[in-house]
Amino acid sequence: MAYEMIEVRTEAGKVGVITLNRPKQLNALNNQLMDELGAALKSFDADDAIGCMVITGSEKAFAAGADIAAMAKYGFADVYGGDYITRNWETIRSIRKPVIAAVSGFALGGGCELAMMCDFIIAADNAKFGQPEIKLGIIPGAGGTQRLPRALGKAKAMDMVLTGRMMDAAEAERSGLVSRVVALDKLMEEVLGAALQICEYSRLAVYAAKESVNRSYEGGLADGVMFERRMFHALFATEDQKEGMDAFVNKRKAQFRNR
Ligand code: CO8
Repeated sequence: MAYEMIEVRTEAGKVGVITLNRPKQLNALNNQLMDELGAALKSFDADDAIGCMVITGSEKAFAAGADIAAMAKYGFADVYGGDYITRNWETIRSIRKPVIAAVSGFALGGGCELAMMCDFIIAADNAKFGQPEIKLGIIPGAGGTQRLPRALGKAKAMDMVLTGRMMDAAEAERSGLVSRVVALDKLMEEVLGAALQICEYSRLAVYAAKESVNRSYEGGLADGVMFERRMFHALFATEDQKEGMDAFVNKRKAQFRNR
């Protein structure tokens, strides 16, 4: 598929990098961009050589939200009755391999929500996060009211969603929204380092780890702990578990074969 609103490349043959590419609109997310993003994610997920994915934007904006100009004309019947806006935002949730958000500049509205749909966020020191939808007479529509409280706690989530204020990278790291903050010119180096590290591990263990953390994030504690236990047990059926433990005991580097 030829892409117009994203750029796609691989790093070291193992990491799929997707760059949102509507710089004039600060990467505002419209249907075409979300279709292209979904297609690129699915294609990397199906590519056996790829172990991890990265979504990034420009220095100025990861994404400044859903495309307001495109949404402005819609009414309730269009967005609820039709499939405008909402039809293609959930693809990322079906991706099995880890997806890291590399955020510099604005991550606002749907841009903040897209970053939160990734498995974790590494931010540049110029990053700014926010859910300013309240200023447009709407609320977040792609999980912001659900994922922000889980990431930040209720008080900060309410503050962000009700006032529409922005949070800088330092506050986002303090609050647990992002896992690491680095200088802008070190962002991709840091993110690719994390991605390549993940690529080193057994893909089966990586899938199980991601599914288990998501189970905790999306469900209740008892259910999550039970799910984790069963995935833990299941990994003892893999060759990679034998290899990993044998390598440790014998003080050598493990050679995982995704079996
Ligand atoms: N949509 C469309 N165009 C945008 C958007 C956007 N979200 N953000 C910026 N742009 C455009 C501007 O209109 C401008 O275009 P032009 O040059 O043609 O006038 C260009 O990008 C540059 O923007 P600014 O001149 O405003 O740049 P500044 O540096 O002055 O300001 C800001 C940067 C602060 C980011 C500012 O552009 C801004 O406030 N943008 C809007 C942020 C916002 O409100 N985001 C939330 C949108 S609503 C949403 O995301 C709902 C998600 C629901 C998803 C539901 C799916 C299931």
